[in-house]
Amino acid sequence: MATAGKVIKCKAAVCWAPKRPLSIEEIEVAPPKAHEVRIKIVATGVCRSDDHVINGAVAEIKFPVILGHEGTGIVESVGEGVTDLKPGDKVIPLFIPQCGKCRCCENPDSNLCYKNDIGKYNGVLLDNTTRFTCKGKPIHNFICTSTFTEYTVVPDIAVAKIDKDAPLDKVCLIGCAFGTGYGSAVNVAKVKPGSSCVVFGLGGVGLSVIIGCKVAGASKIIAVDINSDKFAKAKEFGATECINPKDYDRPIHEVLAEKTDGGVDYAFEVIGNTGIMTSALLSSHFGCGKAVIVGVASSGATMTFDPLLLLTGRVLTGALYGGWKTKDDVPKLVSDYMNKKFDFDGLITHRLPLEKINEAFELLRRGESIRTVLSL
Ligand code: CND
Ligand code: ZN
Ligand code: ZN
Repeated sequence: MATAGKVIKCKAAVCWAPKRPLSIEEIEVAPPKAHEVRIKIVATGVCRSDDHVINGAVAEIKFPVILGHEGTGIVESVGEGVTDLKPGDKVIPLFIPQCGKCRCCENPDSNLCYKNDIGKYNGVLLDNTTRFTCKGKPIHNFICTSTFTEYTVVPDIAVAKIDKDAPLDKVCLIGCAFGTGYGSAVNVAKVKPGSSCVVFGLGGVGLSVIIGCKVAGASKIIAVDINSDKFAKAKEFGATECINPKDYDRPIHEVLAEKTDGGVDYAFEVIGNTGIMTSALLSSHFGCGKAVIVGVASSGATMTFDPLLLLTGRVLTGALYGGWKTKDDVPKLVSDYMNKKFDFDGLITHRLPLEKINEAFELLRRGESIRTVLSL
């Protein structure tokens, strides 16, 4: 490509500081260094985790930063030593890398590669520098992805090559919402056929948990949200019943216990609210229930509960990105989508150009959108 080896000037949505709208700026994107890949982003979804940074709930984040972790793109150029990717490949950037060599990568039950930047939020690539500048200032990366820009640079261990026929304006959701929710049901909880499930929070991630419960053969899928406008979609994706806690004057776990012979087999918290995490635990059956934390709570938030809740046999667990081994599993998820094993197109309720990114976040905050996909 004519741009290979050169600095690219392009548009990006920069988050200069928390609690301010993102601003569309011209930025410079340096060429990829060894074991890095420069990607032309094609589509990116807007997730609540990006909004957590914008609203100041993630104290560790360094500003300025380019957010976005749910995207698709095409490889523009690769740095030295990159063997499995070439210009023109369709890809999904991975917010958890897979180096294949660390203790978590070697453990079949973990996907939290040591090279990830979640929680630490150093905001730099693996050589401790960034490829983005704007108005003479370095701009930080976000969890190996930074998709709210026309071009991004990421480590090659954080890129999955996908089917050349995949529709990039749809499979971007595999990069977070769908991959996270679906994997939380089929991989993390390992939902069994005929079981009962409850999902708290019906955004893009929670609805994807419902899709996973349905694919796994659950017979009862109860959807819970304080916004009843979400119920139509929940039913479309497989919820067998929808409950608004505001309609009851007693704790929701009591309501659920009555409906499910003492509690559900699997309860999922997909909001990021520690009080609801405890509700999920209480809603799971005392002797054989499993509660799965998917939502990301604010920095420093804690949960307290009576340890007897676990002693009787409940399991409390959680995972990032649905427990998938990212580089290995993302291409398979794209193939499963292409082979119609599941359908998540209905999660995309809005499409906007990058310039309207603040409108996309407003739609999410007002509960009017499930996923807005931005085109670049
Ligand atoms: P989104 O905001 O679209 O959905 C959250 C839903 O929860 C909304 O429908 C709300 O109405 C509902 N809700 C809010 N408060 C309550 C309450 N008290 N009781 C019942 N329902 C309530 O968010 P999203 O789907 O984009 O993300 C959901 C969470 O998942 C969020 O915390 C996000 O940070 C997290 C997440 C996790 C991961 C991961 O890897 N584990 C990846 N991305 C996002
Ligand atoms: Zn690793
Ligand atoms: Zn996300």
